Amino acid sequence: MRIVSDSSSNLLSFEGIDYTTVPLKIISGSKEYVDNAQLDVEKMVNEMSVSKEKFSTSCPNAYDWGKAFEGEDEIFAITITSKLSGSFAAASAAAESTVEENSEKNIYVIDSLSTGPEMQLIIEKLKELKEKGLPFKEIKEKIKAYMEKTNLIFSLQSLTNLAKNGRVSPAVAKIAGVLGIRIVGKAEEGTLKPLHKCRGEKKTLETLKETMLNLGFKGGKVRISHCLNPESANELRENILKIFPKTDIKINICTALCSFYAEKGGLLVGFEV
Ligand code: X90
Repeated sequence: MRIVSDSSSNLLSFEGIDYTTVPLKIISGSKEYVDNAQLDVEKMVNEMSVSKEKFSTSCPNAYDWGKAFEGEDEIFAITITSKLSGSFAAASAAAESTVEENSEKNIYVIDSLSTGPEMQLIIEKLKELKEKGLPFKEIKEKIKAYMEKTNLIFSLQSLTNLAKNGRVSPAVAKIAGVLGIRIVGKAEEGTLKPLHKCRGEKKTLETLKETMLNLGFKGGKVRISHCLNPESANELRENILKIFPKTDIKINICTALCSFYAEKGGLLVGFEV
């Protein structure tokens, strides 16, 4: 069994399992950043912050996905929300033509309706189910059920790139444009739902924790991805551990796609309820 994810999961490699990613890209007239392990994300963020060019993103195409489906018969593919990207459509098209050519193959394409650390949780669960030795069909059922119990929340200091690329409304982006204001929100039905405006980082972290509790968090797994903001990620971890001391929390960095949209300071939090 192989797991293939697009790079919006921020998980570019995963030890102990057949795992690969297909990259999204950040592009301008003169530059292209490929969201893979070779890229220096911090350098990209800093270069973009001084650049006058307009940047947009592109998802992997069906050919890219098809390549990642070669040489293995049982594949779980997972994509960023289909509501904001063409990645799911491309993966589905690739899966269909791959199976048409080779009916032995089983490919299940999962629309995460989310991104980043919530995708990470799903990938980790797939690995766990595989290690239990369950058959493909059963893993499919179990992963669908698991996704009912995962969430994604976020805090963003700027929604400029989301707005410029039509992924949130200009009205929403404007609120975040005010100095010192952060937007705390959640993934809802595959899109961004703003929930709170917060002033200052301390208040923001408090609000993230409260939002987790309101959504039913009771000490399940937590995955935090940050864009050049390890201090806040660590502080959020400490705050969670004060309430649930045994929580399994892991922190990693946003790679290129999530860094571009979450922007400097952004936090994404995936958790189980
Ligand atoms: O296909 C493409 O070009 C990719 C477009 C992706 C657009 C959205 C990326 C969001 C990244 C921002 C905060 C979390 C939002 C969660 C919403 C489901 C991260």
